[in-house]
Amino acid sequence: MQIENWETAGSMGPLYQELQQLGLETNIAELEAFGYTIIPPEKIGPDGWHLELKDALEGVVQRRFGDLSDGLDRWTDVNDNLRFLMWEDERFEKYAYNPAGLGLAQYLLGTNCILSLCNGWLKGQGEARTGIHGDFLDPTPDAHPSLNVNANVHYFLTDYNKEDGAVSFLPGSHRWRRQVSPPESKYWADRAVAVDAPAGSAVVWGNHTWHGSYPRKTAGVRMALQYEYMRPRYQPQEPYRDTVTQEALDRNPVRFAGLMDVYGPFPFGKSDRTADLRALEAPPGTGHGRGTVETYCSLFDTEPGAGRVTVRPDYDYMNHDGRMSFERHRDALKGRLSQNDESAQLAGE
Ligand SMILES: O=C(O)CCC(=O)C(=O)O
Repeated sequence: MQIENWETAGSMGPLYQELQQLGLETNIAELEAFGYTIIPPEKIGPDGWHLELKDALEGVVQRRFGDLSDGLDRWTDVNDNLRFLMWEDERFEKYAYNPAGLGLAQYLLGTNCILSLCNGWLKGQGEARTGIHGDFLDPTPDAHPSLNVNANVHYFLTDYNKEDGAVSFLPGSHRWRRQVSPPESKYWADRAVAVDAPAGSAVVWGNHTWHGSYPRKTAGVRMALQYEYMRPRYQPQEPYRDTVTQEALDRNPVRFAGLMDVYGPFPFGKSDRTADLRALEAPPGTGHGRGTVETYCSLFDTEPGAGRVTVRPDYDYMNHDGRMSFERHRDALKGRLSQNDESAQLAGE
């Protein structure tokens, strides 16, 4: 059928059309049916696209632990998750908004999702592996909400298969909507389906899908770059909102500012919804508002933010500015919305 910008479907219309342009409809179907999907390299970037990301990750390893070429002993029996890479090399920034990876994450989480982490995975030969688990972040035992709260994109920088210690999945487990118990984790460890994909591919999954990884039986290291996204009202794993610089916002497209959550409305201080009002001024792709056609930000927008988006100001949470929340909203909205929209906004929509 012809997909259009139907008002009723909100930002799903324009997002879906762009995912179609990228040839990712089968990936959407696989996410729905099995809870994970693999994006082939040619849908992510030009031939050999992953080499620059691999070079960037090798640079991190070199700075943190020493050059990989000096010996791999340090990585024997190790499966390490190197955290908080984002500001170590500018090349990590642009893959946060790779159209294929971010597009499928937005399909799962909404077009206003934010970035939760950017990590590097390194696994050496030996016995180290990741136990079977789901990524739903709340450890309480209640059944998971049916919507995905967070989703992962792992870009493979080396070949991934069972012998090489690939990540593995339980296809269909995304419908079980509960966390794995320790005996189940043990039972499924060697029964899970290993990913088999060349370097330059990526795997995408939502927080419900049970997964782990196999030990690496071959020489060398397995490498991947992980970007985890989440719905905007949750706490991200890494503090991008506090650490992103104006220079980083200026050199990246505006959607990057949204991923950094610099327009996130919470927390409120005594002056109530001050941060919320700032978001009203922000370009599409940066806000927490409803996912509408009008607020959709194209996956193909590469124009640098260059002053159109700004780092989050320091709010004085303890000060009340003497005005009522209603007045602040009225003034912020004045002249920019029609009468009907204004009453809807004031009613808290
Ligand atoms: O690659 C791995 O070893 C496991 C990855 C994983 O479990 C995750 O990213 O949640």
